Amino acid sequence: MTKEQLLDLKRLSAQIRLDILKMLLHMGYGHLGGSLSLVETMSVLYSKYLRYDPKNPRWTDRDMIVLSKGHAGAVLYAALANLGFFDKEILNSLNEGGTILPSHPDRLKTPGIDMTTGSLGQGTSLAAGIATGFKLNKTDQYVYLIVGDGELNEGQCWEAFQYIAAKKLNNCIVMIDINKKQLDGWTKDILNPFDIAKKMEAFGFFTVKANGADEESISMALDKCREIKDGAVCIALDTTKGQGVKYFENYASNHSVKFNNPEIIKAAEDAISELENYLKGDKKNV
Ligand SMILES: Cc1ncc(C[n+]2csc(CCOP(=O)(O)OP(=O)(O)O)c2C)c(N)n1
Repeated sequence: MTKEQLLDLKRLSAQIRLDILKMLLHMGYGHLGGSLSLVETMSVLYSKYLRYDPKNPRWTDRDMIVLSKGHAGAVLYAALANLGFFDKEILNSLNEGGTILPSHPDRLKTPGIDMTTGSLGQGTSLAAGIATGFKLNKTDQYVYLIVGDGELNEGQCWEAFQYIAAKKLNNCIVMIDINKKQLDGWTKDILNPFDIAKKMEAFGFFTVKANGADEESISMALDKCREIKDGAVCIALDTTKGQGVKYFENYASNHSVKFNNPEIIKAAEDAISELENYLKGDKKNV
């Protein structure tokens, strides 16, 4: 990747992060931590890997994303708005009555959403089905399945992984957002997942570890996975809940944040100004 390409990716990440903060601050609450941990992943997927057409969101030859941890819908919406799937103003209608942006993704409501998700675990089987369909149709399309580390508490994930591995669905790239936290605390304290990468390997996946805060690392992992043609593939993303905003990385209840006190509101506003300044900066200096 050239320096210029990397800078463009970082700027898109900053823009997505900014839009998430603005959207959730406007709504007054929302799933901040698990949306921020996926910013760089979304930026890389949409910039470098996904084939899509914002003018024709249902284009049959497109690649797809299944955001199985659907509560992080805000990161997907921010990415889609920046790529031209719908007007950016619509972001402020997140979760309002009659909106096309429900808090959890709905494929029948939002241009660019490929699968309805929100009930944890279910997206894994849906992505496995999509990948099987692609194989049966003999197309070279990919589905990128994004799963949370807390979501792995759901047995359905492991049934789907077993199937994906057994059927050698290399076209279903499983990306696990290992931000080490779930709704009510640290994953290791709630139901210790142990070493997720090793578990995926034991399940038959070619598994690559990536720094989920670094666009180059994510991109290299995706390149490696896409070289595999005869087996299942997984990227274990090392991320931080609240990623990219120090205050929210350190904020214990960063799963669903309520912007209901001056300190939290200021933290969000400061992060917004910082990102706006970064984006205003001279391209060479950012
Ligand atoms: C079947 C099901 N049970 C419970 C929930 C409520 N819920 C929403 S998010 C969440 C925690 C998910 O943790 P993780 O996958 O680690 O998400 P992240 O920390 O990345 O946001 C829970 C239990 C749900 N959406 N679906």
